[in-house]
Amino acid sequence: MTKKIGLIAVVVLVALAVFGIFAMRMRRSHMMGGGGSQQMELVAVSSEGKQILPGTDVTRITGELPKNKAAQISGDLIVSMELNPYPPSVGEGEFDVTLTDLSGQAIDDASINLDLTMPAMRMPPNQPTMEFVTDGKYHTTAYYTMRGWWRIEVIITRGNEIQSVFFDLGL
Ligand SMILES: [Cu+2]
Repeated sequence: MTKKIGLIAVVVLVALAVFGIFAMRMRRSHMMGGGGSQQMELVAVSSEGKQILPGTDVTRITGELPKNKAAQISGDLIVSMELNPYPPSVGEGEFDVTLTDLSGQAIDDASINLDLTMPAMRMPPNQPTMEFVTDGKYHTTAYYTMRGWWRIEVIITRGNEIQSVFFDLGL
């Protein structure tokens, strides 16, 4: 009888250990975006998630970018994203977008929405509307509802022209 209980205990412990390792791996692959090479810092990406390095055309206007900022060209716009606090954590975060034309002139007539998604999984809609502040700057707060790999789509509407640019980050 005690032998049987001992055997059951061993089976349960082994099962727990196997489950624990599995859960850790899942969490890790989630945080790394599945590929293991996912950049964890804020970066500008294409719609396919490929990193876009800020070229000289961008840094001529934005200056050298600190870690909490990334920027890219989209059509005739330079779109900069700034996150605070940085690095972000689960909870509320500040999002600041700056729009200029290619000569650095502020663009004040856009409507901007964000769409926060996680490439590795389906998440509830997270689509804050940004408010225009001043001099090409738009602001909103939003919630990171969990750790992991996030994609921020910046949906920019000007007149009847809509364009999207994307930024990735891990937290
Ligand atoms: Cu998620």
